[in-house]
Amino acid sequence: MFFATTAIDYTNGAPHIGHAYEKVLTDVICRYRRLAGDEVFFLTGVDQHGQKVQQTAEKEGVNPATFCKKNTKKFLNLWKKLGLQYDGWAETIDARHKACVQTILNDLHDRGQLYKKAYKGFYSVRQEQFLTDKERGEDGEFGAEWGEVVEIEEENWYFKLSEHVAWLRQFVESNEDFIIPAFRRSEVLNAIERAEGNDLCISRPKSRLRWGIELPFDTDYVTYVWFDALINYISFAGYLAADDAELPEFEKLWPANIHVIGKDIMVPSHSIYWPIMLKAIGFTDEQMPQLLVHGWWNIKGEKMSKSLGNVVDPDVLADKFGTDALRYYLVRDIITGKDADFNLDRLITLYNTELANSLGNLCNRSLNMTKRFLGGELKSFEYDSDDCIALRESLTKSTADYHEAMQKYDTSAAMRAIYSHVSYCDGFAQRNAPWELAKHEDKQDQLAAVLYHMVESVAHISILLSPVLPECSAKIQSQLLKPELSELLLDQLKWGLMQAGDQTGKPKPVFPRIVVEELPAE
Ligand code: ME8
Repeated sequence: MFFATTAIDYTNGAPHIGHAYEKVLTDVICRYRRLAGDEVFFLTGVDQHGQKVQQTAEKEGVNPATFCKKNTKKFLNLWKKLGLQYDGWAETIDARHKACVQTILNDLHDRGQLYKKAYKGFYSVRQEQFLTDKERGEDGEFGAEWGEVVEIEEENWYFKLSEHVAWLRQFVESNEDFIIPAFRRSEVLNAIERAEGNDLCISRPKSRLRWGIELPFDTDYVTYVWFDALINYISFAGYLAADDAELPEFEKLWPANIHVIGKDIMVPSHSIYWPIMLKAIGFTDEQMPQLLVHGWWNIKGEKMSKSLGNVVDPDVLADKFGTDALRYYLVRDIITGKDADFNLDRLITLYNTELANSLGNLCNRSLNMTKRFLGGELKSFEYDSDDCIALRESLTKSTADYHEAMQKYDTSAAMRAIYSHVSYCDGFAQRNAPWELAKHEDKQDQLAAVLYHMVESVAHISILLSPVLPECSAKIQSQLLKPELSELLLDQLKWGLMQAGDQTGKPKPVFPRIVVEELPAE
């Protein structure tokens, strides 16, 4: 079983391109695993509680439940448009999740892991977190990243995080795979040093925040939004679920193979709070999940933010350029783990060059020439040549590179590997010039071989690309008159998917070129 989760997105606004990227990346990884024959469970969802939702709802004059349901719909609609194939959907206002959070809280309370104390200090409204002197900048002030900072004095419930910090350090040090990519480990180890001696405040008094899950043992309080949100990874995987809860069987899923998250929420929530929460609940080292930490899309080198007015709306882009064009760009132009600049010109250039001109052209001319010169039916042949051998080797190498990259979650390298074979095929067509061969009676065997090599390549590429371009792959396979290609598993991808005698269909452009004049005004 391959179990992948994404961060659950805040429902205080509409989804942006960063949300879309993370979900498409996870969808691509999961589709690839299904293609590899794995059983897969893909869990995604929304984070509906917390102060931000309460505050924004208040501003709009609606209650938080109505407000977050309205925004949740926007996420659901977008995921449908982008073709996400998820198996589980997490909404933190769900009663099953609430029951799981409260059971865990009661259990931790009974086992002396929670205590109440008074605290006077500074609090970041934006980050919904208490600040210590460690969060002050060099000038002694709290930086702009904390937003509005207020001084408050209140009693709250704390989780004994510090009791487990030594275990966590040892766990992270001895488990190289806990964080992918590996270069982020040192950041986590540094954060663990800073976490020393600090417990985690897991409650908010109702006098300040009502929109959350009530503490079962002290009803004047609701649960801190992060403590609630992180539990989604197990609650919606069936942890402690009633038999009739319509949730998966937890033992089959856990531990998650990857929690796909952005770099901003690696520390402290996912790499400190979450493993320690699991440990305190009773999970063993072998039951810890792995984190796949992706980078951020920036806009012209700047962070995307509402206040800068540079937020990119994936809904508009999908309508304008098509779902597959957007999916391709999102996993092709960023190296998993690193940041990248979101750039509409790049989206168009990559699409036009790699899909419309190269792959689209290869599909078109292969099918067109098969139709014109072979009457739309692949023929058997005896001919072979160094170029044909090299084409087969190119496909073998591209396929191997693609697998290696996909197994490392490096979707960009995987796309480049495929493009390399498409480029080989392009040169192959130019060198072998089937349109010339067709003119000679004595070259018919060679013609059959050349066109076969091209069409067979298209068949392979349609399968390899299907995790990223599900719609276009299906279109290509239907033009090949081989919809059954979609049912093949990766280890069945051997030379000979197409056979002499196979009919091929009429080519229709799968990747219509994007014409630049049609660009929406920025
Ligand atoms: O943090 N580029 O929700 P969120 C790439 N509810 N990814 C981006 C991005 C960008 N420009 N901006 C945001 C939360 N993200 C919590 C998560 S999980 C138990 C709770 C990513 O809506 C971000 O890194 O602010 C995170 O992984 C996800 O979008 C949701 O962010």
